[in-house]
Amino acid sequence: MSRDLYTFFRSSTSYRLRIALAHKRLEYAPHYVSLPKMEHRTPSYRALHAQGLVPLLIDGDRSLIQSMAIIEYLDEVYPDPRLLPADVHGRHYVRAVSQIIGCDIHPLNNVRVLKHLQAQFGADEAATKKWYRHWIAEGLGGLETYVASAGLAGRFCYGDTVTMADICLVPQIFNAQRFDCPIDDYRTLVAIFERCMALEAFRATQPNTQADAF
Ligand SMILES: N[C@@H](CCC(=O)N[C@@H](CS)C(=O)NCC(=O)O)C(=O)O
Repeated sequence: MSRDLYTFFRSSTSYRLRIALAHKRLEYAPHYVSLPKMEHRTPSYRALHAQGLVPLLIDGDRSLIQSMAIIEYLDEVYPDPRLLPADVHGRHYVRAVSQIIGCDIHPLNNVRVLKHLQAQFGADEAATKKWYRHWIAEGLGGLETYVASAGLAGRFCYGDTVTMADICLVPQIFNAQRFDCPIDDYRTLVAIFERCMALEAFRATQPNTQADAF
């Protein structure tokens, strides 16, 4: 069965899927979609992805969008190794951590949001960075408190096995580092990030290893 991933090296949502696929040892053919060249907005790409965003996964005859929904799909179709816990409370927690990142941090700092701030509201580079860092500080601050106090973290966000929560966390830390956001105060998150980066699935799929990286 064929599997195709439409990805951009610096896209954190694409990185989520690269990690999930590598962790589950699922092979795929990469298709590189350049966001700076606006390839995601071309009619031919929009014919594949209704929103004109990356990532997009085509798994056999199924066309799949939305990275967290895709990770849950992969977990149901290819359950070994699992990325969501078996118990309901664990699943809630892993989804909550993932959604803090995927719903409350990442969208506010997306390329199209930053571009809109600049084009429609006159934000210059300094103001854009201020905006970016504000939402990182607010988002990662709350996430650190949640993960540190929930009592469920171990070597990773949930116990000692990798879950969707770690797969969302690591690319978001990369984004924070790229925009020089201070992260040292998020001690629990940074320790988990470092443990994840010791794993092949996270390391081999990171942005600068990708064929489209520049
Ligand atoms: N919620 C979506 C977000 C997808 C998304 O926003 N992708 C970004 C890259 S990380 C994108 O394509 N941005 C293009 C743009 O903002 O113009 C998901 O998780 O798949």
